[in-house]
Amino acid sequence: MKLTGVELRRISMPLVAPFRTSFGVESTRDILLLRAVLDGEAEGWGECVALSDPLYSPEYVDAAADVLKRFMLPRLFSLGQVDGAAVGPALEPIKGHWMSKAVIETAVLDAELRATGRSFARELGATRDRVPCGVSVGIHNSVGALLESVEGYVSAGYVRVKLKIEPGWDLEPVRAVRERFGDDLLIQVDANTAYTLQDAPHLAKLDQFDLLLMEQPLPEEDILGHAALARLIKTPVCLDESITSARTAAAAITLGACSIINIKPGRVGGYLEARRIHDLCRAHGIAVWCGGMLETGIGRAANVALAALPGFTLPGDTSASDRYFKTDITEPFVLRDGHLDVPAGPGLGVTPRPAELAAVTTRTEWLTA
Ligand code: SMG
Ligand code: MG
Repeated sequence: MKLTGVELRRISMPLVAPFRTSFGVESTRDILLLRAVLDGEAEGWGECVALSDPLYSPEYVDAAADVLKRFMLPRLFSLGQVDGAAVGPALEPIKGHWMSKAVIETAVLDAELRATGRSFARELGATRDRVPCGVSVGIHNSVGALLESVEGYVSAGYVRVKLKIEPGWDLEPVRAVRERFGDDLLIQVDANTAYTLQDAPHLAKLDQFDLLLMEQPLPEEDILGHAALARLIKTPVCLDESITSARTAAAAITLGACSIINIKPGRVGGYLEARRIHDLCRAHGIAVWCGGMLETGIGRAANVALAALPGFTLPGDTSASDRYFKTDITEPFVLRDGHLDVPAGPGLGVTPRPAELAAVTTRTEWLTA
């Protein structure tokens, strides 16, 4: 099939509550959606996970739209034949911009699979029909407010809680959550690069709380720092920002920088590379789980499919639609018994609902060969 047209659609989605991390606050998601059309008829969707500002990674949503328009789509329009597997190799000469590569690959895959009646989950190699879900809880203004939020999520059924931490917001909130909810609650922390190796003695104080893992304490390039830290603390080190490909994952594993990896398809250039990282980790006994970037139902459908692969042995940041948005653009994902169902229909198994999509759209652009 040939790529004949692409719609770039920007939507603005207010979050139900501001989400604060060590690098900033998200209150409204400004999201780039992409609809790919193959042979003038087969249609597929993708959601770009780039945030508004380059604070989580170098990527940001305006740049994602720009690099797609100026450099990626022209290369793909010029191919005689395109399918999901051909997108990555065709875009290989373009450095970085993994989130942009991921969104076009996902949309082409979705179109191809929908046209042939195959589900995304099945195609990736999913072995489960529902996945256990965790929730990522932002930095709060007070420990009391944090406990109240965690209480809500625990009673909703989330099977694990991830607390965002930063210097000055670490031991106290983690201790409070552990004391209040007891030893059985699965708790992990995420620093989004907010510490340095000099903080190792301080971070070692988190060992007493029996955390599942500590996610990305040090800067993304500091693989050796993570390897050193992993020898100084008992809590397993998990990498997020540092892992941009199967190659960087292999290096981090070999150097002993992590024993767990957070796989975010957008951060590594797409679901096919995400699956390669899964396969690599499985072969090395490294546990993986599916990260989140505050996605709508489009991105969530694909993440939940990925999280159903056999190596995803830890609950993901794959929360229900209502943890993020009052109204999702797709049929909402609903938490049942701490799990989300893996969509089983053709392609992603979900599509944007026209009225809901129109209500949040701020701009559309139609591009052709
Ligand atoms: O999608 O539930 C979600 C958010 C999960 O914490 C989350 N993501 O570093 O893992 C991470 C962050 C990155 C995005 S913060 C806006
Ligand atoms: Mg993270």
